[in-house]
Amino acid sequence: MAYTRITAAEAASMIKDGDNIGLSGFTPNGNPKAVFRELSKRAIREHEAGKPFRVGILTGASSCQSIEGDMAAAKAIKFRAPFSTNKDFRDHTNLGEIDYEDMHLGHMAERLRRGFYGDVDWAIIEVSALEEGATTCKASLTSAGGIVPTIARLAKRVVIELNHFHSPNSRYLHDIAEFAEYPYRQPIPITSVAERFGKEYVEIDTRKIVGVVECNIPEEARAFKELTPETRKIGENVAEFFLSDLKAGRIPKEFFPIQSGVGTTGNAVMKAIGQCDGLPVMNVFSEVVQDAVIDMMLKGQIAYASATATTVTNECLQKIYDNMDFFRQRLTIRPSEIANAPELIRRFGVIAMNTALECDLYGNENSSHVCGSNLMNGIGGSCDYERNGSISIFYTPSTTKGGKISAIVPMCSHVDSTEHDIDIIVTEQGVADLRGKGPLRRAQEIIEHCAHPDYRPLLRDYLKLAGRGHEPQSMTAALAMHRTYLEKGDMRLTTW
Ligand code: 0RQ
Repeated sequence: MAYTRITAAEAASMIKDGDNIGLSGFTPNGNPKAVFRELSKRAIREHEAGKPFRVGILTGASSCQSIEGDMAAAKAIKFRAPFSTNKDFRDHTNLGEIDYEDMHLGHMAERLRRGFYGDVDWAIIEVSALEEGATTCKASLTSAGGIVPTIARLAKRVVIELNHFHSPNSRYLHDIAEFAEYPYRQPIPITSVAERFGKEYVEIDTRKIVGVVECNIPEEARAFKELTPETRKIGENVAEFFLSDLKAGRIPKEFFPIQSGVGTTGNAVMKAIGQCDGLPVMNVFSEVVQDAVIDMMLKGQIAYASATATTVTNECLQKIYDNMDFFRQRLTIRPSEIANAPELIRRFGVIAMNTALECDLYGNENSSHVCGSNLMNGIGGSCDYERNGSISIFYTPSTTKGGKISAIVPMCSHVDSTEHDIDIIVTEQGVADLRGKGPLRRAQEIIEHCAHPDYRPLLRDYLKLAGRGHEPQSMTAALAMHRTYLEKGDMRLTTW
């Protein structure tokens, strides 16, 4: 049975003001790409005609410019969860136009099932191949797992984007399953990164499918910034830390699986790990694999990778599709509630590595809000991993904006991961090992090993000023470095 073929414009014309739309994909990869190009144009037309048109957009993680970027620019997003890395979205959110729930990625499917976001009016799902059955279809997902099993089941109506850009063999990378709701959950039945227990495809009720949009559109993948001396040094510091923990027997010789967050710094760290002699072949258990991981797999430095998405450039994705026999034995893409499940992260002893905007003297961390108020991206899956990892690492360049902002501050202007969840902070200056240390020794470790030399005297003086207490803070000066940056444009001008 062949399902009805429709155009992207026809699909976009069926969506109503106020509808909630659940999408495939995780990061800019695996998102549907055709319908939203028409939907953002339609939103502009509706607004020009004086009619309201705003929708809710629910995804696995961040999405791409033609989805959240163009819809935000068209002022057509009423609600969004759980993550974004898009500049237009960030700008319109910081204007207070968009209701954005910055949420742990591993919680998203569950929050949908529990109804916190209301009805899922539509699911739009990108597939590489489709078995069009009379009662159900078997859909092969592309480069991400995300929340597809959940939105495919909950949505009232489904639009399929059959994107011929992807290899029809992409299904061989997937392991798809959905949790039962409380209290009927069972343990996730895998005990190693390389095991699978689900299906290669998602089943969708045929009655819900309103049409199939065929297209051939590349991923809107981002290219990574080149390694800088700082990001290279951060990566080398992480690699040296691994070597010293291996030597001390804190990491076993088989090594723990590693997770690495999204972004330029994360990719650079993976590259540096790849260039470090003396580290054993590793496994990756992560939410995303970026280009550096795929290159390391091809070189035999990473034996197996499990993730929710291949957040890679188009060139790198093609490499995977061209070497499917190799990658289907070594790479698994899972739904985000499984890839980010605390149960598995803990069971496997994953080493969590994510990027911070700023860390405070005691090890609290902010990755999402600049000077407290303004959204950068969000937490993504960082807290899922940092809270549950066997070693929890945050890295960041010690300064940014030409040295005017210090990443080490007395008190974070917003907290995402707390001091209780963070073991190690790494900058290009060095490594602060917070394990087994109380607040004052932590503060010393962070100032002397991670802060930029320009800021060390300032931070030492702050500690003296903060006085006594288990975790001393001055309630009048704790945010003075942020205030100085806002008023004078340079934290180095802070006086206590
Ligand atoms: O600004 O873009 O204007 O140059 O932040 O910083 O150094 O390019 O680093 O791409 O690795 O991003 C934390 C944002 C880092 C990212 C963050 C400014 C800096 C620059 C970007 P410009 P870089 P990256 C997610 C897993 C969320 C947590 C996580 C992120 C821009 O890694 O979103 O890893 N992480 N989750 O100048 C003001 C500061 C700043 C600052 C940096 N303290 N104040 N601006 N910047 N520090 C994975 C998934 O879940 C899928």
